Amino acid sequence: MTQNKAVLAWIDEQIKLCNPDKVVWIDGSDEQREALREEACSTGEIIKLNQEKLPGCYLHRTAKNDVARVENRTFICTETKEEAGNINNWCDPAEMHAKLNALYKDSMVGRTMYVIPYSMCMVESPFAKIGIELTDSIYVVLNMLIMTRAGKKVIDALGDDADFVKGLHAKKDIDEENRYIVHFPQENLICSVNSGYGGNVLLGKKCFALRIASYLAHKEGWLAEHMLILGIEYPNGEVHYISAAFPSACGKTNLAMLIPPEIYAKQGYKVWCVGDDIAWLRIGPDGRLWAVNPENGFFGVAPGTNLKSNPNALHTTERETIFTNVVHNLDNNTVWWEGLDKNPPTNANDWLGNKWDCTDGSKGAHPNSRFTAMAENCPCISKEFNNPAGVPIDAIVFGGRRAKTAPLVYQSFDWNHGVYVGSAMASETTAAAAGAVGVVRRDPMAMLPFVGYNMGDYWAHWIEMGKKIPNPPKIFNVNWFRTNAEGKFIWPGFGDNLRVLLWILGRVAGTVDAVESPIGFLPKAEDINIEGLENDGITIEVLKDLLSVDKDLWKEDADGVEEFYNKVGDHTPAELRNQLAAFRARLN
Ligand code: OXD
Ligand code: MN
Repeated sequence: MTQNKAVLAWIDEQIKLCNPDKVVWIDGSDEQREALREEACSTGEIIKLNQEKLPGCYLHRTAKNDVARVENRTFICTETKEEAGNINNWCDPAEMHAKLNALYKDSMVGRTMYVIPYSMCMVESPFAKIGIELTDSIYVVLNMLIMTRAGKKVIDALGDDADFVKGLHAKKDIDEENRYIVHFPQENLICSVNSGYGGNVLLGKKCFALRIASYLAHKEGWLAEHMLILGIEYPNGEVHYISAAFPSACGKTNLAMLIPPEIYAKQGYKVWCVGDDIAWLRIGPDGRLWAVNPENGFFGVAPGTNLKSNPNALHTTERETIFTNVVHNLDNNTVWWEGLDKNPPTNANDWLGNKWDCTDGSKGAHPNSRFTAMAENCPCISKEFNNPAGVPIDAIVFGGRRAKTAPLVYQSFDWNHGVYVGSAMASETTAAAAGAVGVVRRDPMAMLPFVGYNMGDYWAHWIEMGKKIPNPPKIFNVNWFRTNAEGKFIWPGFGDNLRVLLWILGRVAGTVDAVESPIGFLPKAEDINIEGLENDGITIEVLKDLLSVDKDLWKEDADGVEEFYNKVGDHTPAELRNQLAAFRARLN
């Protein structure tokens, strides 16, 4: 498919190492995809679902021990440990190569190696970056065909260029003890072995579009972030774009596909999704920050997705979707997961493929079960989704899950203070996760597991970017998760979050006032529209409470930030230490 010497030489080496029986290039054609689906169905790797109810949809089950990203087995192998920093796992590249080579050796005997040329972003975009993933999994191929732009057009676009990200994935034995997800940023290389779970093996996503891309972005002067991108259309047709970073399990996909509450929908407000997980941001010719979603699909968490929480996501999964680790309804050959509806199937297999009794209290779908669905099938996909120039960003929003500390929304004083707010991001563990409830996990910019170099240098890069962007977006923080004395969420969330986003855009436009506080600019309660929220218990008094700032809690939080800065170590920029000191002074 190509004469590119660098590509062919690299693939040749991997063929010698892994020793597959066959090598197949992925061309991106419908015919090839169909043939691969059939082959995977014949071996049981995927199950063809009811094509009348779910056209083009399939079910896959991973191994029991292979259901999530493995942060403790994820490495950044830069030449020196200092370049990877104190937050990442690091190993000497030569040592890691030796270890990996031993694992890859003959790993594809009896198997086929698929060569997937793919692009993060549409190939014609100035943001686009090309990768080639070698894998022995058809499941990976079928997912990559949804999540990226893949096939012949990509290898044609690469031409003779040697600038591509190499990715080698071998399922091997799915052995946890020898599972590695390794990045060699200086070699433009990602290696994954002994896993078949999406986040570990769809190498375009977290591995490339965040870890390797953040490293490249640092070198090249742009940002690769764990952010959704959405557009808010006003009744006059104007659209304003916001990007937002939240840790996993804070509802990024739900916010990205938000449905305006009735009172706004009636007036003509609309929300358009550009992306739900990753944003690449560059300074545009107009001096603003422009963003693209480098992905082509959604790899969303299934449980909890339903007609109320996220109808757009649900409709997106009605065709051309791969479901992973959900319940298989044997009566009608469809799928189900906890939180889809109140009617669990009575004749069904659980995510492990065992007969499931929905009355015995066990979960049928794995809590991290997923759908891989095409962005273009999303009812609210933005018409700018395929715009090679991206969209201009008016506001960056950070957030987390904080029961008490953070108010519903506040605005940072300026860019550097905004970077401080991002660096101080944290989320509290919930009862849904193992371990103690309410434990604060610091997750700067929601990038804790995704920065491909030293966290301190990453923060410094944010500060530098602020100096370079002539018209930077304003930076905000939101918290949908404050709880009352009974531990119940106070704010209704979901579609009603639009009310908060509109305050944010009002601040950007300069049409709404704010009150200065030690943490930043707070809304005046009357400036957030709560009309229609009476039944949700939101009165002006409750809203005032949601906007209140408890200085003692923030003093404690500042201690947590300092502790994390110390862990990051001496690469923590002086500017952030100054921001922290200034914050403490404002609190006293
Ligand atoms: C994801 C994650 O899968 O952040 O998007 O874990
Ligand atoms: Mn994510």
